[in-house]
Amino acid sequence: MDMKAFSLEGKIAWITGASYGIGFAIAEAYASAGATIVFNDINQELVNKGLAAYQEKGIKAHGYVCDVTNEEAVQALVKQIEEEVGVIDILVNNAGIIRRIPMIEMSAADFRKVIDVDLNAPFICAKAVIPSMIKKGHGKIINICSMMSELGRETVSAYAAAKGGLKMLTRNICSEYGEYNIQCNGIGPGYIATPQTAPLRERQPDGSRHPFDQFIIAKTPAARWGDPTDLQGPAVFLASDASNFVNGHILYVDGGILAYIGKQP
Ligand code: NAP
Ligand code: GCO
Repeated sequence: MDMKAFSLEGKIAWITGASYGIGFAIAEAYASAGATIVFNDINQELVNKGLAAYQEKGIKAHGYVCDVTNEEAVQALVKQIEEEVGVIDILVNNAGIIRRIPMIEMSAADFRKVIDVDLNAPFICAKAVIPSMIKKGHGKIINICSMMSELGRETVSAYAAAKGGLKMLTRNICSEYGEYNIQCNGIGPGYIATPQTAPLRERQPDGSRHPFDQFIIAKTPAARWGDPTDLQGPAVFLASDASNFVNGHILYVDGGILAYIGKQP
């Protein structure tokens, strides 16, 4: 086998919400594999923060301000990227939020906001890039799903609904556009140490570990939280020619949580 199948040389990758966190780690890996990096975030301050962080890693990224829930802005951004950088070969729908509120206490507005960012926006961004991928004769779309694409838990009703929907959107894009040599897959990270999960890992006033932190360690065969870098290899694989016959698949990168009943207390 020619290992060049894993190369992203000459490819343009747009990773949404990638100033830091999982998106940044994936973009860094894509740059190492030879891709040109395009990212957006919700405000100029974050984009500047991201550009500085990429520069520190020796990556000349293209950063844009764009709220991925705004279809008009996304359509305009894709046009601008095509004019300034080139046609997007790889889209990673990474931008996401979570609200941890007991369902009966959650406002409909909060519920809708999570659905908007975590499910509607991946639809909007995929819809914006697919026409040019069809013209180009290939494309890769990677949706960042979640354990909550498969499991529920207290306080994350909106997030689980969105990520469950994102799993099925992934399968539907595969079904509808596979004939154009477009592969749409998902990555389902386990519990990863990023700002999004920081509240779940905070030390308690007495210095002990957060109860949820202890819970996740007991539920994970790897007995550790994931690091964003744990997602880099799987993300490069799904963006490369090495996965051209993998479509509609959700690749869980969770240290084994989904396979494990959990350590006996
Ligand atoms: P994060 O640290 O909260 O980063 C999310 C990024 O998305 C931030 O840069 C955020 O910008 C951006 N964003 C949010 N709303 C946006 C919008 N409307 N338009 C553009 N950008 C927007 O999250 P993360 O932990 O890196 O997670 C990244 C993805 O992985 C998310 O989809 C998350 O659901 C998923 N995930 C995370 C974990 C985990 O354990 N961390 C596990 C499974 C899946 P702001 O800073 O302005 O909000
Ligand atoms: C939570 C966490 C999880 C992770 C991730 C797990 O509150 O349960 O935030 O949802 O973010 O999605 O895969």
